[in-house]
Amino acid sequence: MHPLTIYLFHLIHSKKSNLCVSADITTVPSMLSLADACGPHMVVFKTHADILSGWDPTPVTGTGAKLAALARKHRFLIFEDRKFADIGSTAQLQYEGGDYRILEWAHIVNAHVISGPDMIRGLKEMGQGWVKKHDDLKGMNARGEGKVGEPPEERGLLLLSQMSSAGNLLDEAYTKKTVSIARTHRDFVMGFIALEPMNSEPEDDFVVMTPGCSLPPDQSLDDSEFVPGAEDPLGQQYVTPRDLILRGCDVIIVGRGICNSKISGAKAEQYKKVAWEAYEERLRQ
Ligand code: S5P
Repeated sequence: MHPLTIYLFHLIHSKKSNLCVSADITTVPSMLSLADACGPHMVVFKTHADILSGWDPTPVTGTGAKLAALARKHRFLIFEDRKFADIGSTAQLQYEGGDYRILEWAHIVNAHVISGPDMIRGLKEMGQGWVKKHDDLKGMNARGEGKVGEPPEERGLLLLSQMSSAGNLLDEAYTKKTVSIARTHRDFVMGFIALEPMNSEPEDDFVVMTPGCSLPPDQSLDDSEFVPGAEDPLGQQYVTPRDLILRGCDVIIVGRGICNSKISGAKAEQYKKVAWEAYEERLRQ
């Protein structure tokens, strides 16, 4: 199993949480406050760095470093939802370079395999190179041993094998092909963004994280401008946390249902509890 997947399951059980909070908000201070408020209740924090204004690229003290400090404080993995989709060489530059330097602070990134499997090879070279470089610099074990509890300096990839949006082009054949490509890069691909479990062969140990998740409006605390329901006006389709966990998804991804709330920490706790109860129910079955 990928070291980050092992760590993720350790977190899921110790925090009793299957929740990934998605920061679909547009300023750096609000993103950092959201991470701090939801930190105790989530195992993964998903970012879209390119929707944020005010990103500070300064090494060591900038936005990436601040986010990494929160991940260590609360123990969660950072997932930059970059959806790489270019040729391998360009994807490498996008992963490592620019103002965001995603490679330095995001444990997990994701990609569409539309451009073919070599793009995964390109990202893997960077991810594994980063782990080695970091080890050399800090002289610590790549799996974080000796720093028990804090996220390890590993890098992993999720492939989009299904999407939650209406009319998307990821049909069954594409999904199957994506899974078979993932099997050839098990040392870097942790799993999938998908709507259901993808494991079908005995040696498969892929994790599935699922977006398009909301509590029904009548269960919500009704304190946000956007109250998610069965769908949003732009084709997003929602399923309840309980349904997703009972169908075998490992982590639910919740964006506006939490981040548009004035009491995002309390909302995250509410989602965490509903999902965890369903997870325990599933484990008992
Ligand atoms: O198929 C997908 C894949 C992703 S990563 N559907 C999605 O909605 N996402 C992301 O999950 C999307 O980019 C957004 O950041 C989040 C869902 O947000 P929500 O506000 O609808 O919960």
